[in-house]
Amino acid sequence: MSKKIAEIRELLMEHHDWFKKSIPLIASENITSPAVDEACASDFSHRYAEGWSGERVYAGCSFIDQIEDICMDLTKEYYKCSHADVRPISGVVANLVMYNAFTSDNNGKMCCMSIVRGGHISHGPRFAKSGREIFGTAGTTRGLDIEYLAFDNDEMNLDIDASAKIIREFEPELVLFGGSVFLFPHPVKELGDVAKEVGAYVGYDAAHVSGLIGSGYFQDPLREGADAMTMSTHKTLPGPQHGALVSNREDLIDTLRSCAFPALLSNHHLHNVAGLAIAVAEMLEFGKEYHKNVIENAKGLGQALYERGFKVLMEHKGFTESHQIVVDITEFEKTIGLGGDIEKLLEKANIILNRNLLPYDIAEGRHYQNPGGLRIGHLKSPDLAWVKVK
Ligand code: DSN
Repeated sequence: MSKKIAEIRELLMEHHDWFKKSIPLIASENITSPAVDEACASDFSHRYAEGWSGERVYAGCSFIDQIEDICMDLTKEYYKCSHADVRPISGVVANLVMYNAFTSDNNGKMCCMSIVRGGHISHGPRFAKSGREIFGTAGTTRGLDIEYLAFDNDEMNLDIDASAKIIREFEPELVLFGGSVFLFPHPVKELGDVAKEVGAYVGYDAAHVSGLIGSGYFQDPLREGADAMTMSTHKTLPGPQHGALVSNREDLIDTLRSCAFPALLSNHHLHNVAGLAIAVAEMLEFGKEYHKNVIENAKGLGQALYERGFKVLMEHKGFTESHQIVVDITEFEKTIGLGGDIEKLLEKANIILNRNLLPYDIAEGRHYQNPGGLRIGHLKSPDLAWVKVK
């Protein structure tokens, strides 16, 4: 074996050994079951399909089609919807499908959460309003003009009245809810009605909370007014690293389908579709209990840290309704350091979490590389050891 291959394998083994001894608390990571792993390592990873099941561009797809059909059916059952596209290869790609479908080719306009208050980089403009360059997917790839919704720092949520005013004045084509720092359900119903008033579509990025939503917690965007909900499939939904888009808008299905393929995808990752099918089947059976525990654990962690004197945000609302909590560590600035410093120190102690901007960090002069907060997620995988693999 070449020296390089041996080196790579050694590093992988070291990573595995190290992670076994660590406490992983990154809110966007989970662990897949042995059955999901088996599917992801199957021959599907070598194959091409392209297109919709039954209408493929390649031969040899009969088993691939059957599994993708099952994956779509299970996803529709989990999210109680009539359309599920399980081809997007990530949450970002699923968002791009939504942007393609709901915004104009030129001069499209979107309202969403700002990145510094918890929005995702894929929602971001080409240039932030402050003049600092930020190359977010929506601005860079789709050329969208972005206006941020108003945020209430004290409630860690969108400010309904101020956001309604912004939507009415800006008249976007798409109002997008959801984000990466996501403690409480967004006011989809209230602001969705305002979006409809100005003729905008309503989107919801459920990347972080897709498992919670499927299992009946957090909120139910498709029934609160969302025209489409996108997600990654590996955070609260313990599937492979992949994406999906679901909708109940039967009149938009053709558009949504073609905005994925051929507009954005060539081949999609067939092994991950198989893994996702298994993960969703697992969640249909065990998700209710698993996700109840996830939310209770996150609240419990918030309470335990709070009782030990840490400034966990949102004590007055039970810290969180999701899998994440946010801690303000600015009091340690002069002694230990800020988020970036503390993240590194914790990593040395095998505790892996990530630094995070607090909504008031930029105003107080702190930067994303060393912000005033930590985001902590608790996503211990469900015990699915019962799933027998060969
Ligand atoms: N930025 C990732 C996170 O929330 O950790 C998601 O893509």
